[in-house]
Amino acid sequence: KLREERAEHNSPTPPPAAERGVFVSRAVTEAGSLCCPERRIHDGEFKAALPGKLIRSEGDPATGDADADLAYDGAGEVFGLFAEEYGRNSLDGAGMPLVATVRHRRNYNNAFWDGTQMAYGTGDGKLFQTFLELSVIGHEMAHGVIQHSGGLIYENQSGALNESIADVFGSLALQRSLGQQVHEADWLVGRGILGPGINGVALRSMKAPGTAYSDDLLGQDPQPWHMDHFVTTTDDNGGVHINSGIPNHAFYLFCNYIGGKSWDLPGRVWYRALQNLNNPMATFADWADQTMDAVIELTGMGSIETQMLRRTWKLVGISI
Ligand code: ASN
Ligand code: ZN
Repeated sequence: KLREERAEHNSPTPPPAAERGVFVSRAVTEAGSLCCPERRIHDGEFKAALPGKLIRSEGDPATGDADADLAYDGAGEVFGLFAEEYGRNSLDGAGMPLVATVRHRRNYNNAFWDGTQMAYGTGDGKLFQTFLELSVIGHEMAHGVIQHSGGLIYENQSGALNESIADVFGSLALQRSLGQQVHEADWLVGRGILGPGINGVALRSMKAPGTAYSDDLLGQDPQPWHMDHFVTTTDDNGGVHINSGIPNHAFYLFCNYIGGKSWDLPGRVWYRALQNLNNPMATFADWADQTMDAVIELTGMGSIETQMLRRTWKLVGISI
């Protein structure tokens, strides 16, 4: 026994990720392997049926169909974020295929995760001109990760957390693909997807919630960044895409206090908190507590990161 351990220790291959202090989820270590995405991109042909006609499978060359190729490349980037940074093998942690449909319905102004796959509309060309943008792709795929991490009920605060965590990992996927430092990122979700006549830059801003657009057709971006402006409404499942601005801005602030690459320590803290949450009805305060536990586990009780995260939650009006 001892000899084997010694032999292993002296071997030229590097120790596994877990021994290097890299967090590896249980699903991956149990599955024993972590490699490659299994992508399947379909053409919805502007119809409502899912998944539609298979047009690009894993390993197939680019099709020349811009939508299909963006969905394929984007899914690969997001898979890489979860796999290489957080040790997660696909959305379910067990290598599930990444199924997506482009050209879902006609003039469809949305994208979604339906519980098993991603679907992207083309937009109507007025309000929206595309949904195939990496932060949006990452957002939808993160809904799959959240679902397979215990879930967050899609209404009120737990729903806004679901939305916010989806925005966080969508933004991380984009920042990582661009190799951006925290201060280089624009912190926009869905930049460039609004129609050409819309007065706005993106769907949401994590840096400045409430400022992404201001338009006659779309109205004013309704997102708050502080609990004092929390929106109580029955629209939008209790404002899930509105109040997500608060935890979104908290993540932005934390990243800016820490610096470096947002998918490193801040991303690991959010990912670990999601894995350990185990409460589909979590409130913002529950989530803040969980992120505090995660940052303490990763950096220690008295670390600068722990102090900064405590400061962050206070700044957006959430007491921990
Ligand atoms: N694009 C939206 C989202 O992923 C679709 C929805 O409202 N569920 O949040
Ligand atoms: Zn969403």
